[in-house]
Order: sequence, then C-alpha cells, then structure tokens
Amino acid sequence: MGKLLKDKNILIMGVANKWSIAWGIAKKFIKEEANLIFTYLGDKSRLHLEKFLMEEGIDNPKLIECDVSKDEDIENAFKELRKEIDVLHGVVHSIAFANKDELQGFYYNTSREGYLVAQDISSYSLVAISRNAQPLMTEGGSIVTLSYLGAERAITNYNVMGVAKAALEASVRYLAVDLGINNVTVNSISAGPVKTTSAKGIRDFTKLLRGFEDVAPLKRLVTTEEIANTALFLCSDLGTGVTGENIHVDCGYHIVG
Ligand code: NAD
Ligand code: IMJ
Repeated sequence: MGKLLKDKNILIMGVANKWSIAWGIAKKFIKEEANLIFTYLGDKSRLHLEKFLMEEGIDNPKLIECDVSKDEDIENAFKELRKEIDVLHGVVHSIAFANKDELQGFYYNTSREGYLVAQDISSYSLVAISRNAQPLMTEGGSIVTLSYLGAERAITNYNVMGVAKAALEASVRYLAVDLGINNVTVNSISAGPVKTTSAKGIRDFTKLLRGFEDVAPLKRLVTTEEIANTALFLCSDLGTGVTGENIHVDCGYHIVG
C-alpha cells in the first residue's frame, strides 16, 4: 500500500469482469490511493464493477457507459466526467474487439467490415478518447493502452487484431507528439498472454500458453499484477520521462525465438 497516485483522477476503460487486465490495474491503482472513474460496456460489466468496488470498500463509484464505437458515447462520457472532476491525470485504455470469425484461418480472408470493426474499436478509439481527454488534462498526465506482440510479428490466429494493434502502437507515437506539449505522456504496454475473456475462447490458446512458458526467458506466464505495476509506473510521477514507448511486459518472450 502506497500513495503513488494520491490526488490523481484516472479514467479506467475496459473492465468486463474480474479477469480483465483493466480490473487488475484498477485494484493496483486503488491501493495507491487514486481516484478512479470507470467506463463500461453493457449491464453485466456494470454489475461486476459495482460488486468489485464495494468489495474494495469504494461506495458510490462513478461509472459511465461508453461504447467506443459511438462518437456520441465517447463525447457524453467526457461530459459526464467533467461533472465529476475538474482535472484528469490519467486514462487507461484496455479495449479491443474483432469479430470472432476473423481470429482464425487465413488473414487474407479478413472481410472489409471485419477489418474496419477491429480498427474502429481497438485502435481509432484511442485517438477519439485522447482528443476528448486532452482539455481535462491540464496538469499533465498519462494515457496508457494495452497492446500485444501480434502487432510486431505474425502470430497464429491473431490476424486482423495484429494489424489493429500495429495501428494502435503507431497512434501512440503520434499522440505522444501531440499531447507532449501539454505534458501528457502516451504509451502502450505489450502484455504477454493472460487468460481473460478476450483470450479464453481463442483456438489453441492453452497450447500457446505452454509454448510461451517454454520459450520466455523467465520460463513462466506474466501476471496481471505485473502488467498493473507497469501501468502504475507510467501513471505515477515515476514515469514522467517516458512517452511514445511500447513497454513489453511479457517475461522477455519478445527477445527470443
Ligand atoms: P477483456 O475482455 O477483459 O477486456 C476487453 C474489454 O474491451 C472489455 O471490457 C470489453 O467490454 C471492452 N470492449 C469491447 N468492445 C468495446 C466497445 N465497443 N466499447 C467499449 N468497450 C469495449 O480482456 P483483456 O484481456 O483484459 O483485454 C484488455 C486489453 O488487453 C485489450 O486491448 C487486449 O487486446 C489487451 N491484451 C490482452 C492480452 C491477453 O492475453 N488477454 C494480451 C495482450 C494485450
Ligand atoms: C486473440 C486472438 C487470437 C490469438 C490470440 C489472441 N493470442 C492472444 C490473444 C495469441 C494472446 C488475446 N489478445 C492479445 C487479444 O488482444 C484479444 C483480442 C480479442 C479477443 C476476442 C475474442 C472474442 C471475440 N472477439 C475478440 N476480439 C478481440 O468475439
């Protein structure tokens, strides 16, 4: 328990359930005394959030519905946020989506619609969120998004998501330049595989996890807490000199093979 995020208002986007990487980050941030505001998608996620936050001793949390594929939802979310806080210090973007049938087989079979959906929700959303967040980030701050090695390498079945993550990582660099003048850093965390809802249904995922443990220098999977520790570093005053970066939190997997 520390105070690394004391007096910081941070928006967490992408908690669906207790396995979500965003929830791991939120728990860590709560321990460091951040004031958190959440966006969620759908009633199920809202109910989960209410329950989890009650268990963490937080009553009356600010929860805002936001489907990032809708401009009006993003604008409304920041309107609601402005009613709660005068200054925003951080945003955690932990959102990705592609149609399931695009996450298998030949990449060349990706449909135009499937390509656009993956780019829209998983990559463009960070651009729109950064634009809306900027006027509130008057004291500097940090925007953090989650990426995956499939942005840099052709990883079986990741297909259209890999291309969306490549665009996301490029966006991080352009946004870092834009927001740098306001002392806002923008970075991505390239996380190793974690058993979340976004990973569980994936073909051969268990096989992939075993292969990962064999190859990774640390000979194990990364934990959500380790990913959260890096998000904490980036959102705290410890990480203020780091921007436009993609930090691999993957037990070293990306350096071998
Ligand atoms: P998750 O399913 O818990 O989180 C994904 C979130 O995206 C959910 O909360 C979901 O509601 C949200 N989402 C999807 N479409 C949305 C929309 N239109 N509007 C708003 N929210 C929407 O899974 P996760 O593994 O915690 O994924 C979080 C991030 O981490 C994603 O960007 C994912 O690509 C990335 N990541 C995951 C892994 C992994 O192995 N699980 C590894 C590296 C990176
Ligand atoms: C996802 C698909 C294929 C291979 C994959 C993954 N590998 C890993 C993931 C090897 C680690 C998980 N990941 C990094 C993601 O970013 C997942 C994104 C995702 C997952 C789903 C599943 C359910 C669905 N749509 C999805 N959209 C994005 O319907």
